[in-house]
Amino acid sequence: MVDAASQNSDLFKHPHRRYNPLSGEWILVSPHRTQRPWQGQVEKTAQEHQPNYDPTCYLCPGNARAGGNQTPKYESVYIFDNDYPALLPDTPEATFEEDGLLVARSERGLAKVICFSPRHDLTLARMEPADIRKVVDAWAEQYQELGSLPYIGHVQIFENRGAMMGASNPHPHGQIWAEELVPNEPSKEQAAQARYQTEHGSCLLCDYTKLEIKDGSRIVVENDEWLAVVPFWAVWPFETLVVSKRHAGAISDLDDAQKDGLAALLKQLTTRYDNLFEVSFPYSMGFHQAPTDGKEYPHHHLHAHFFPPLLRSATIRKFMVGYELLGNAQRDITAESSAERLRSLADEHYTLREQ
Ligand code: H2U
Ligand code: ZN
Repeated sequence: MVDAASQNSDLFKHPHRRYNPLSGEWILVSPHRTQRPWQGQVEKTAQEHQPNYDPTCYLCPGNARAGGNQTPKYESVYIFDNDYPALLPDTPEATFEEDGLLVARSERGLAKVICFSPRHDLTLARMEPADIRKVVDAWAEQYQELGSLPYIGHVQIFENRGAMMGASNPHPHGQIWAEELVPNEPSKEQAAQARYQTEHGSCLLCDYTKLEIKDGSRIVVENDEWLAVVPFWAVWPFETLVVSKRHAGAISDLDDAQKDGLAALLKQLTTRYDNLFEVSFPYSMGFHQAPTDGKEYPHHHLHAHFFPPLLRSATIRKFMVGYELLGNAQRDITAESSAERLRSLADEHYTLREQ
């Protein structure tokens, strides 16, 4: 008789599907393909050494921005209204529908930019946890402030890091887009979490967190309050899910220990990312928090997703093309191998070791 464990380890060596209970989608895993040769695009290594002040940077203190506004001489976190916002608060309300095929509706909202530090050369990995904590506090305040506006139903906090992920500037910064309705990804997760709560009588991510802690094979870093794993259903090679160990719906619901824990874990995780290929690791990251449309979301569990594009080196990235665009997401290296690689890296940033 074959026991469950050896059955599973055999399953994971061959092409298989994995289910994402948060999105309700499947991914294809092809672990046997990791040795295939590569003759495609080679990315240039991102410029590593930045000055601590760049006179041409629109986010550095005291500099002029592209829209004619001035960035003040700020000393900590600085938040301003995006000069080129994708959403506007005074958008007139309107709907359009034709035969159920052409459907549109107006969307009100607003967009902000958040500078994590006045220092041009820093990143989350290179900032002190006490300074990252100030960013966490600013995220919490923004979620509360924007979420309490009567027309705002969802607040999306995110960071694009590195030119490869479309960041317009190396200065450490993120964005906040607040709008009337819940966007696609959090909407899918919301429905899945509500369904799980109804079916199991418990929280999906509380249960998942316990399972990952018990298993251990997908853990990258953890502290008393937070856990970072390469989720079982990860799509990007080194994708991680950052999840609070104690149930909370939003960053503003966290107590001091949880906020400090989040700041510490963000530094630990981004440091390991940088250490993986000894490069300032590009990614898009963002938080999924409870919607702010006035309804109750007791089943919603605060978490962040990190989606980094790099695959095999600082220059070789994963493309989401072909089968991924037409079929579903696919990966070669297993989530467990990725987690093991990230877990085995030093806690200390690689540039510090060179000194
Ligand atoms: P990204 O690096 O993620 O693109 O974020 C930078 C944002 O900053 C981007 O949305 C805004 C862009 O619209 N921006 C300003 O608001 N003012 C400027 O002077 C340049 C860029
Ligand atoms: Zn700058």
